[in-house]
Amino acid sequence: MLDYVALEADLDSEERMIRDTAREFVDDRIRPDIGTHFEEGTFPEGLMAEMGELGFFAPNLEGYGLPGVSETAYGLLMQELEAGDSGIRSAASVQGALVMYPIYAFGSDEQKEEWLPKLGTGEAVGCFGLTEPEHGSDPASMETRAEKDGDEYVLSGSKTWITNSPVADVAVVWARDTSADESPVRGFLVETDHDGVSTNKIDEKLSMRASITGEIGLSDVRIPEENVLPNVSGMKGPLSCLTQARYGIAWGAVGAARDCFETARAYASDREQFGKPIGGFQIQQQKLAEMATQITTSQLLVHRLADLKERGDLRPQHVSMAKRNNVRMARDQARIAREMLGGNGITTDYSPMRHMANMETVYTYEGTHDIHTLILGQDLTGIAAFE
Ligand code: TGC
Ligand code: FAD
Repeated sequence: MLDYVALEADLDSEERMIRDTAREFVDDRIRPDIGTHFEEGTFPEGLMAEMGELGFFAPNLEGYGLPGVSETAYGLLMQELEAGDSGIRSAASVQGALVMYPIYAFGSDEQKEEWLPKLGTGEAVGCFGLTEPEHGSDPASMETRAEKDGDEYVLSGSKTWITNSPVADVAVVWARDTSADESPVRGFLVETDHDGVSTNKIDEKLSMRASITGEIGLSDVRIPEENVLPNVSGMKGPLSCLTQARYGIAWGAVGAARDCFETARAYASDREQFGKPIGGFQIQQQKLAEMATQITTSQLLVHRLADLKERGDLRPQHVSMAKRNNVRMARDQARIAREMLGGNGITTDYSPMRHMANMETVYTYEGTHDIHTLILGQDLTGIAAFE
């Protein structure tokens, strides 16, 4: 596996073990039939429970049965899962970074005790409802409302493009609390079998096909006050969760790109034209050299981010830079790998075109490439372009 400047030589034994476990899981459980799942638009059945059993959900948190592994170990896990498919990494990062993290960081003791153990094992599945039909890049303009009525809240509105909503047991829904001054955004734990909740599946995707995506309709949904995440108010609630998930995506994109590189390298050694392996021609070598260089520089960035996160010096803007750079890199390299495979490259027999299609989603969700450009632009100039 490409690790050109031997970054993995510095891993400790736990980090190696987690990397190897995830790599083996992808080889045994994902690679054999991910092409079929992608073609059929299905998520492998039983996989959430299997991933839970292996400890793939939020292992970087500690307590409630979670081991508190290093941020490097967590990143390597995301990298290996996305080498299998972005949809598999997405399932793990939504469950861990977007559902367990807000409960862990902002929830009451009762909420933590109720949800973290079963989300951690995959016995329960969660989803994260921020995006709305009319508000994607600008979630602060959300229209979903929560109105206090005695000791209940009544939620109404709709969320869309929600990973796993049709299969989720619980949704972390972000809504404006109209009973408080200035209607701040608050997080609400909404069980999806509640009266008034609907979770239609979105079927027409040409990207991220091995991942379930849906809507969340909220029609006067009454939930008890105890279901509000008590310890956060305002946009920093959902945005803090995004920072956790974007960190995992920056690592994951390296895995997808590495898988494209390894597939193209193997193909270039085997495939002969004009009497020799195509890998012997200078143009193909140039492509491999460029891919290896781009992947290596992206690897360096995420390893540095892990160190900053570990010592508490990681800023959201650092994560924006890595998400923006690494996903663009993976999107570009997937296309180059695809072209190196010639006609065979357009089939689901090989991974690059699947990764390439997935990268269109990854480039768009968790803040589009443009939005991360503007976040960096604001950080570098002190002037916000999007206000
Ligand atoms: P702004 O006024 O800048 O900030 C509001 C408060 O939040 C704080 N903050 C952050 N905190 C943690 N992490 C971040 N990344 C943060 N960004 C801002 C900020 O300090 C402030 O705190 P305070 O204490 O002063 O109140 O907020 P804004 O509304 O103007 O934000 C602008 C913008 C464009 C950066 C933000 O809206 C944005 O990131 N938009 C992109 C939307 C997005 O990424 N949506 C993702 C939806 S979830 C998803 O796609 C899941 S896919 C997952 C999968 O399947 O893997
Ligand atoms: P828009 O915001 O409408 O953007 C359209 C275009 O305009 C983009 O190119 C964008 O970069 C550009 N643009 C927008 N504003 C500006 C600006 N100020 N300056 C310059 N250009 C701008 N959301 C969730 O809440 N939970 C999930 O689990 C989830 N999962 C997803 C899974 C999939 C498969 C997909 C595709 C999306 C998912 N999303 C999820 C939604 C995702 O986060 C949004 O699609 C994303 O934030 C972009 O919003 P939008 O699609 O409404 O695009």
